[in-house]
Amino acid sequence: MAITNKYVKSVLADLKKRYPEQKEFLQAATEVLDSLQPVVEARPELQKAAILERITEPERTIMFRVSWVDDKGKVQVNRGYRVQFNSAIGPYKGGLRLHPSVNLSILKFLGFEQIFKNSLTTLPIGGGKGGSDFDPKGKSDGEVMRFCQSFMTELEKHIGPDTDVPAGDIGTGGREIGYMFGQYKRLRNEFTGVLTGKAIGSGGSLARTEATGYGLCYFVDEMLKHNKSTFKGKKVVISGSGNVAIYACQKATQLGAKVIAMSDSNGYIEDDNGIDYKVMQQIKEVKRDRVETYLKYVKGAKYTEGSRGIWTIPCDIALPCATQNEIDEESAKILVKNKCFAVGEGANMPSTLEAIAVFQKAGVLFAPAKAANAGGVATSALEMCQNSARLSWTFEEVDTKLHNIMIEIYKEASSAAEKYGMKGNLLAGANIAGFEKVANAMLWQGICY
Ligand code: NDP
Ligand code: 2IT
Repeated sequence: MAITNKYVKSVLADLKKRYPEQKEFLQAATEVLDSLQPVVEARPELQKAAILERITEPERTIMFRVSWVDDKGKVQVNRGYRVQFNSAIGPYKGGLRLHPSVNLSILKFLGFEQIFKNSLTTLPIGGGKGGSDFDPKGKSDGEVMRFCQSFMTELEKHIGPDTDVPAGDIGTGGREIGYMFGQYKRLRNEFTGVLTGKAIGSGGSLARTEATGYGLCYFVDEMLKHNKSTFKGKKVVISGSGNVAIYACQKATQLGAKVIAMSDSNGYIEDDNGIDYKVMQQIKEVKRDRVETYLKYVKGAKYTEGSRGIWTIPCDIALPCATQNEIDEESAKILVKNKCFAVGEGANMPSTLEAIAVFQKAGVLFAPAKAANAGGVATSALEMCQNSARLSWTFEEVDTKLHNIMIEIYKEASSAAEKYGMKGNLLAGANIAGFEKVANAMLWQGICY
C-alpha cells in the first residue's frame, strides 16, 4: 500500500530523521504504520493522543557492559541490551537474542514487532526484546555460563515476573536460559517465573520447546483450510535448523507434508525422501553441529554451500525460520516462478518489504510473522500462568491451548482485514488487530508514557 495518510507520513518521517541508522527498526515501523492508515483515518482520537508517536518509542531502553573471562583467562567484553517497548497490556515479554549481529536497530525491530504479536496471542503480555552481540557458537559450556551469569547480574535489576519476563531467541536455548535463571535465583533468593523456556522440573512448560514451530504449522494449516487446501502431499522448504525450524519440520511432516530442505547460515540440505526431523534434532540440539553433517546419517541427501540458494528449490510451501530479511525480492520472484503458493513466516521479519510486495502481487497465501510465529510467546505466557498457579499442565493440555490460540489469531487477523476493507490480507489484519488492543489500553491508561 502506498503511504498517503498525513499523520502516518509525518510519524515515519520523524523516525527516519531521528534514527537514520536503524534500518531494521525503520523497516518494521514502515510495514506496521502502512497497514494502520485506515485505522487512524477511522479513529481521530488516536492522533489526538499521539498514539503512533508513543507506540514507536520504547518505554525504556537499557544498555550495559557484559564482561566475562574466557577459557584462556582473557577478559572479554560484550554489549547487553533490553528494550522494554510497551507495557500497556501486560509485563514486557520477549526473547533474548545472542548473535554477533545484535545491535539496537535489530532489538528495536524485534521489540516493536513483539508488541503486536503478543497482543494477538489473546494473553496479557506487553512487548520487549533483548540480547547481546555475544556469539555462543564455538564457546565452551563454561564460557557460555560465565557470559550468562555476567549478563544476568545487570539484567536482574530491570526484570521480574510482573515486570519483564525474557525468554529464548536466536542463540538462546535451554542451556542459556538455565544459566540465567540460576544466576537470577542466586541474586534475588527467589524461585520465580522470571524467564520462560525453563527446563521441565524447574518451572518450565511442556510443549514450550515445540511451540513456535508447531504454532506456525497450526496457523498455516488454518490459512490453507480457508483456501481449500492442506499440507497433505505438499513439498515444503524450511530455512534454518534451529528451535523453530526443527519443530516446524516435525509438525509439517505429521500434517502430511514432505519437508525437502533445511539450512543453516553455511548452506542447505536437500532430502527428496523428506527430512528426518529426529536426525536434525540430534545434530542441532545434542551435538550442536552444522546441517552439513546430515549427510553422515542419511544416504541420498545433498548439501549445497550458501544459505540463500535454498529458495531456488521448487516447493509448494515456504517456511522461512532462520532470520530477518532472508527472503529478498529476487528470492521471492524465484519462489513465485517455481509455483510456491503459500509462505508462512516462522522467523521474525524474514521477508523484505520488496519480497512481501512480490508475494502479494502474485496472490501467494501469506502468513505474516507476528501472527504465524506467535505460538512461542503464547506458550511462554501459558508457562507464566502455570508458574503463578504453581502447577503444571500435561503436554496435551498445553498443545491443545496452543492450537486453539493459533486458530483464534487467524480469526482475529482475517476479521480485522475484512473490517478495514482488505479481505484476505493477513499481514494488514494482524498488524491492525494487534495494534487496536494495545492502542485502546494506552488510551484508557492516559498519557503516562
Ligand atoms: P536458533 O538459534 O535455534 O536457530 C537459528 C537458525 O537460523 C539456525 O539454523 C541459524 O544458523 C540460522 N540463522 C541465524 N542467523 C542467521 C543468519 N544471519 N543467516 C542465516 N541463517 C541464520 O533460533 P530460533 O529457531 O529460536 O529462531 C529462529 C527465528 O525465529 C528468529 O527469527 C527468531 O527471532 C524467531 N522466533 C523464535 C521464537 C522462539 O520461540 N525461539 C519465537 C518466535 C520467533 P546458524 O546455526 O548457522 O547460525
Ligand atoms: O520472537 C519471539 O516471539 C520469541 N523469541 C519468543 C519470546 C518469548 O517470550 O517466548
